[in-house]
Amino acid sequence: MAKDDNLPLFETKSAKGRILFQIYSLLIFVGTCFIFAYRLSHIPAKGEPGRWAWMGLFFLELWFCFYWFVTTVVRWNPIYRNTFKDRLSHRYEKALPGIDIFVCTADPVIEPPVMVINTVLSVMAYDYPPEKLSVYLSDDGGSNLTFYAMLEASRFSKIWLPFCKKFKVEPRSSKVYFRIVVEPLRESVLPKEWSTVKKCPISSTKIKLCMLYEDMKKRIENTTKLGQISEEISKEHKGFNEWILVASRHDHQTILQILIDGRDSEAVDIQGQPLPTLVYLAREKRTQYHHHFKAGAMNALIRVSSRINNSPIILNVDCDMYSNNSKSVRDALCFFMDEEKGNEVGFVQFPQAFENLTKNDLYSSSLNVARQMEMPGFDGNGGPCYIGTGCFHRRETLSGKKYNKNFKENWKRWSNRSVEESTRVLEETSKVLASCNYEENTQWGKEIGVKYDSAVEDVLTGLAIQCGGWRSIYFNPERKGFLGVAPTTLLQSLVQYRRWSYGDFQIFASRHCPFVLGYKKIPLKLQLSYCIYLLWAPTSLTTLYYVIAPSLCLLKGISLFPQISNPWVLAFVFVIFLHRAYSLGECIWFGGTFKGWWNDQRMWLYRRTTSYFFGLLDYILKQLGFTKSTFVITTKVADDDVSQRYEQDVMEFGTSSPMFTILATLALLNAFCFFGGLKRMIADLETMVWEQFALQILLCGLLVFINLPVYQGLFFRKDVASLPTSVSYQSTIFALLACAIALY
Ligand SMILES: *[C@@H]1O[C@H](CO)[C@@H](O)[C@H](O)[C@H]1NC(C)=O
Ligand SMILES: *[C@@H]1O[C@H](CO)[C@@H](O)[C@H](O)[C@H]1NC(C)=O
Ligand SMILES: CC(=O)N[C@H]1CO[C@H](CO)[C@@H](O)[C@@H]1O
Repeated sequence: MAKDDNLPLFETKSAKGRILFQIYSLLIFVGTCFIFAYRLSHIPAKGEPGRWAWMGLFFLELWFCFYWFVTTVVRWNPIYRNTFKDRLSHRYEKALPGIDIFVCTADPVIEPPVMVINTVLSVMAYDYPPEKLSVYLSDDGGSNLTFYAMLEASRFSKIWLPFCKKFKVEPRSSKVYFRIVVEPLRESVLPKEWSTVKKCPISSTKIKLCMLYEDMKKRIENTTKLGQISEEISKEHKGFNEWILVASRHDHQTILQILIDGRDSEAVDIQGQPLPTLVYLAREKRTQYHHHFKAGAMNALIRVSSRINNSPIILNVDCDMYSNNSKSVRDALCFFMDEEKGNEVGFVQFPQAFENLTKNDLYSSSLNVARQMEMPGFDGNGGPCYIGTGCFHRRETLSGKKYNKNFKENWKRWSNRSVEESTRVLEETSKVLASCNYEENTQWGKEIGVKYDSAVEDVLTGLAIQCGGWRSIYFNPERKGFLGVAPTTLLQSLVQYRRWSYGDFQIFASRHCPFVLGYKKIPLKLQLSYCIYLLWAPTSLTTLYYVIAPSLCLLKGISLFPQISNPWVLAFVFVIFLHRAYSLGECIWFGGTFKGWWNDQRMWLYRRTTSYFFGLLDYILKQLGFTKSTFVITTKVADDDVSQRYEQDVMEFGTSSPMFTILATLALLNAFCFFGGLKRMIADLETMVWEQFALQILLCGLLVFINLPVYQGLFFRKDVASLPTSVSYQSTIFALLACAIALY
């Protein structure tokens, strides 16, 4: 036995500078105590104006304090992981377990087939024994266009995979690789010269392959544009015949096609090396059955893959998240295969990272702080939540198995598939596992598989796995494992958060609440940590109150904060200043810019006042039985001019949406109150009225300042993406109405 055989496969480090954070928390805590002391000792007497507004603020501040406490719990002890892949391959290279990779897509228009197959190609090309990899695409759009793209991908993989291995290509999404490596070089050389110039900076293989890729892309895009499969193409594969029976995407039989069968000795690339298995699945859809969106698709994949390959590890990625690191599988295995701690690992979550962020991150989609602070904090408190993509699961955790102390994984137990069965038979016998009525009277979606009870099935499933005794691991490598596309318009971003906040609150308000489900099963600090996401929806009310009430009181002349010469004011100034300074520091520390932080503050406000508010309404309406759950997929493509505005950090409105009406109303309301308040003060300069209202006017002024893009969109911009006139009228009327009611 070599010496390093006893060394662990991964290491865990605590964050540095924790003492600073603890001091900061203590200071905030003391400051908050002073605020409460002030609030309690200065309650306006009965009958005085503003008594209720005052009480309201007091309760809100209690709530903010609780929320701050939760965020502090999350940040208390972040931990960071590091893997040793060389030790893994030294010890286990011959005995690596199989991996089933699930890619989910749901709509050929919103998620273009070319993007989908690039994700598929990037995971097929993992640096891993191909005979142990299987890639499954679940197509909930049930589209033959996607199937056609997959067929093209299966052919292209025969050249792409050996190419990746030969040139150690990174990243292994063809599109991205050609864009960042070959295209810039190609432009520097005249096209004619490629073949003639000897000293071409790129090898001719690369150029040839790039052109092959472009051809394939053209073919797929042509077909997609056409919207149907031409006669000639449909002769290329028997699979196309399945679509003869397809009535619509909501009503069709199971379509299961094994495009590459890894057991087949003829399934080899151009160099004769084996290929990963590649499977296309469109599960059965019938209008009378609820299909449970992505959770349902995942469950169908879990069953079908168990029949075809039954690999012990499952990776699932969204179709827009290509692999940016061919070694991610090995990274994940370092956790699962660690001799000492590996057996308790239920899933390994990689962060969600994006490739098309702008420098100042207008819509605050970088998730920088969540990725580098909150998730490591979750990990320190007992394990990250499952976020639905970029996650490696132990298959057993998804079949509802609970962890037990004596459990010891035997990777050899997961035998290879039988070679006798023909591909055809395998397809036929697996199909039934993806049929609509398969789950009837079973525990699927309840105790087994991905859970159906929430609009954010992933968080709920992760929580249930943790409550089953498994540990989860968060791994955030320097070079990101997976890259996706971030929303490029304001509405997309707000709508995404609406669903999250709705689903999160659904979990909190159900029997799956971490305090109930996790009672004595996961640490209290982890239960609390979950609250920072699960309580998004109710925080909308407190935030709305805080941006409306003090401003209206300012307009009416009711003071809600201590006057500026009063020492109590220090408590407020101290807490607000320190709290925001910390947030700015955190943002910059994790690679943001000052402007990015400012944008983040704006989005913080907008999400709370619209997304979370609508999330809460959705929840209430659902409880009252008015609405059915829906699942809005975020667009993964943007028009050229939308992209252009996105890149220039110009806020995209364009459509009329109730969310925009709320934003505009709040912005106008604050502007009216701000100027009304200013007027009053200037009129009463000698009575020193301003002293009483300094904090309120500051708050109101900040709100006006942060809303500048909204005023621009309302009054000063003329382009198509400004706010529509209907929104301007509505919001002006609402804002005036609110001011009038407050005044009289
Ligand atoms: C795609 O369509 C264009 C015109 O619509 C045609 O010129 C081109 O040859 C087509 N490309 C392929 C690869 O079929
Ligand atoms: C993606 O991978 C490339 C190398 O292929 C690397 O240069 C880049 O930094 C990675 N992107 C991220 C966000 O980590
Ligand atoms: C939706 C969207 O705008 N995606 C863009 C992400 O960034 C890449 C390049 O950075 C663009 O090509 C995509 O169009």
